[in-house]
Amino acid sequence: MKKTVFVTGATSGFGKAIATRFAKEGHNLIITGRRKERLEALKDQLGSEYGVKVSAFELDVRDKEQVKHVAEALTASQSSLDILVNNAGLASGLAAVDEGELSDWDLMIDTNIKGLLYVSKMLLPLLKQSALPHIFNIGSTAGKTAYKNGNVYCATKFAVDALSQSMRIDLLPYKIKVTAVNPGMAETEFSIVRFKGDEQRAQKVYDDLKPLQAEDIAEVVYYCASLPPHVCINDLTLTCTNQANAIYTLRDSELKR
Ligand code: NDP
Ligand code: 8X3
Repeated sequence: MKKTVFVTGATSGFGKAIATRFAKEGHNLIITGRRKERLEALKDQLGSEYGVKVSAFELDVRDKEQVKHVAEALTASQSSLDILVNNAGLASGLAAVDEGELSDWDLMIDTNIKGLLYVSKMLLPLLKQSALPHIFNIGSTAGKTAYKNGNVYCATKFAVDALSQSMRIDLLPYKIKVTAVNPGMAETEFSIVRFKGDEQRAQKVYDDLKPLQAEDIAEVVYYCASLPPHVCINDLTLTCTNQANAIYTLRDSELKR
């Protein structure tokens, strides 16, 4: 069955890979993000390569009015919506709690928690009309175990975990699947954003190991979305083989065999 999939943060990393994975299987896409040129380029690419219908909306998930506008535009055009992927998010900075920047904290809380809530709430009326509605929330291993200097970023991902559990309960009467996908370190623009454009520092995070790739997360999301209607993966954590959890990571030079 052809579905319509709404992805936040589709201009890069996981979001772009998830949109591409669904397009490859013939599903229609609604892609969103702040960087308009990237969105338009992805829209053209997915449309021409896979022949699927792709709508693109410039959207900052922190902006309630923009989220409302997108939801209204979809309703007005009688768009269907089956799968919502709450992926947009970021880390900004990596500092001890007594040294962190308030502006970084606001940015992470507004994007990772409030943005996810605004998008979910305003798209729920459309999702409820789907025969098989499904919400994916992209959490993190940082939302399972706190790590040094991770404080506020970890807190936002713990919040995503709590919200996923709550959504699963609150939306049970509508039989809406809610899947939390919690990746460990993955090579995207994430670390470049966290370290504010310092590419060398970002690259060091992935030194001497093979991290997850965006396509790995896309594969897992697609798998969860492809299960029979009566099966829901509620919570799924994946890491690269070099990582045990948010704290313990093996560099290949430390390998004991
Ligand atoms: P990227 O930086 O590659 O992608 C982040 C995406 O989020 C971009 O498309 C960006 O689009 C979008 N975004 C950021 N802020 C906003 C905003 N205010 N409104 C709308 N879109 C926004 O990183 P990842 O793909 O790695 O990150 C995706 C998600 O995965 C995040 O929630 C992150 O916390 C989580 N995650 C990442 C891990 C990693 O190691 N990479 C591991 C575990 C979880 P634009 O700038 O165009 O708006
Ligand atoms: C992103 C993974 O370990 O950098 O959520 O926090 S980590």
